[in-house]
Amino acid sequence: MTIIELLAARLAAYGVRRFFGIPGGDCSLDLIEAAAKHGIEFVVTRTESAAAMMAATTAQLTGTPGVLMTTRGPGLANAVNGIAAASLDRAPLLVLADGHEPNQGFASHQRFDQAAVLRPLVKAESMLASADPAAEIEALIAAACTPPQGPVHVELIGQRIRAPAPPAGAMAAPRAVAAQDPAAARAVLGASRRPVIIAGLQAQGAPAALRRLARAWGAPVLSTYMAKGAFPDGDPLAVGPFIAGAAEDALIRSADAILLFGADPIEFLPQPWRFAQPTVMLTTHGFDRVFTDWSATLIGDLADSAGVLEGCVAPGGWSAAEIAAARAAMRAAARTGATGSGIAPHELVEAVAAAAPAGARIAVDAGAHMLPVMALWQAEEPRGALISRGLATMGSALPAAIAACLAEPERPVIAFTGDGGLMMGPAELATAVQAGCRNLVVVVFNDAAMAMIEVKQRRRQLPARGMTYGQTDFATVAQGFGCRGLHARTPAQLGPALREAFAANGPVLVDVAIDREAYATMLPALRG
Ligand SMILES: Cc1ncc(C[n+]2csc(CCOP(=O)(O)OP(=O)(O)O)c2C)c(N)n1
Repeated sequence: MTIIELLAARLAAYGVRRFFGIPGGDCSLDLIEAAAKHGIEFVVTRTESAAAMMAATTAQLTGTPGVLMTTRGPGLANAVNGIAAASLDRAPLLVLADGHEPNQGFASHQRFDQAAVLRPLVKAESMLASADPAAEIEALIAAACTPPQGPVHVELIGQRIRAPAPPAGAMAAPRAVAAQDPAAARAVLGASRRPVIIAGLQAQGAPAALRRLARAWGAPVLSTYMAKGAFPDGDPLAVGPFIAGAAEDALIRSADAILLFGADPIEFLPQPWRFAQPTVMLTTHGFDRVFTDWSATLIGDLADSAGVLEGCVAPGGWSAAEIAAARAAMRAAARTGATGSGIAPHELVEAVAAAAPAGARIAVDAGAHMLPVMALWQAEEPRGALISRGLATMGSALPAAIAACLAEPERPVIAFTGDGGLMMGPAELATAVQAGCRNLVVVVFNDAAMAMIEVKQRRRQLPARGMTYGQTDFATVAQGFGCRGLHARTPAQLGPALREAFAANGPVLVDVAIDREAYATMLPALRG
């Protein structure tokens, strides 16, 4: 067995079923072959960055490591944003990139220090050059999968990976997570009658413990964007998204303690923590940067930590009516600003929700449209809503949605994207067609602008410069890629277009003309 075959065998043993990328003419070809022999399918994408996002989403949905393949030089450079997303969105990702042969020291074509480029983004790097590549592969996978999960970089060198693999040695043990003294956390919560729970991205791994704790306390739950669905939006205790903004402010201020359940500050806006109440942080791992000094922190398994705290608070501190009112206020804020001319952003979200089949999963891009989607869409299951929030990169919704379609082909998936975000990777529509994403509907908030930044420009009373795009007909663009494309230009066209999209054998793109004026009122109502 060669080293590349060993790598493919280990990936298969970890449950990897597909990997994503754009090949080069060197080690990529060995990898595609070795993977195929182990039943691992290669999905060819149109950009490497999107491939990284697809691989990362696959990891988040399947619990197996994501695998990205690139060629050297431009291939790796083009993947950087997707790798950064895996890093800051905490997804385990193996980056398998061609390197340079040792006997090619003279060559400078396509050459730069690839390891140095990726070093700030990856948790480990390897050239599989040690005497025990089997142990190296195990250690790399363990590094990617150990919280905080993230990318690792493997440089594939032809001479090396085509050589026979030496016999395996002992496996590297994964790092243990330190246990903490829970007394301080119990003291804070023992003194609380009205705690509010803010679920963070790690809650996706412990949804049952979160539900149990919230019900035991009768406490309202806010969820960060990456936690959406871990606590069902339809639960009477669910209030809506935590965006560190105006919409949830009154509720949090009326609490007497805050529990951060698996929150990761990677999702917190770069502003000082605004709340004075004692705050307990539950996290699976420590963080490189100190966001603030929490009153107490428990590091370890979230279910264990929740179990320690469950008896601290008696239910009854919150009334069902006040939780329902907070939830209604949040939803009302997301519905503000409609001018009555054209399709308002919230009308589109609600029309999609009305037309979508039950159990649809969503993927959401970065931009102003994200706010009404996250506030109004009801996600009832963990990972029911996919979003990049640590990196918060545009161009992520379509790749995430494609990966979701491949991971669960029968489940409907909706990609919500702005026109700006889609323009960062429209060619992935061709990937969706080629990969046979039958149940994919891409909904474009086509407002011919980068509305999110435009609102900020206006709020700073700066002249309107550089925020608008010319009109693009995305339905026609989609058709060019072999994808069905539909339009909705008036409120009356919306329902029929969406019903047609969901009835079709996809992928389908629905290009919706949006009246972006609403954002000028809605963004302050939600974010402050
Ligand atoms: C790759 C990347 N570039 C720039 C940004 C900064 N940014 C955040 S939202 C946004 C505008 C998005 O525009 P669009 O996709 O049209 O969505 P809209 O805000 O109009 O809903 C920009 C430029 C980003 N998050 N990611």
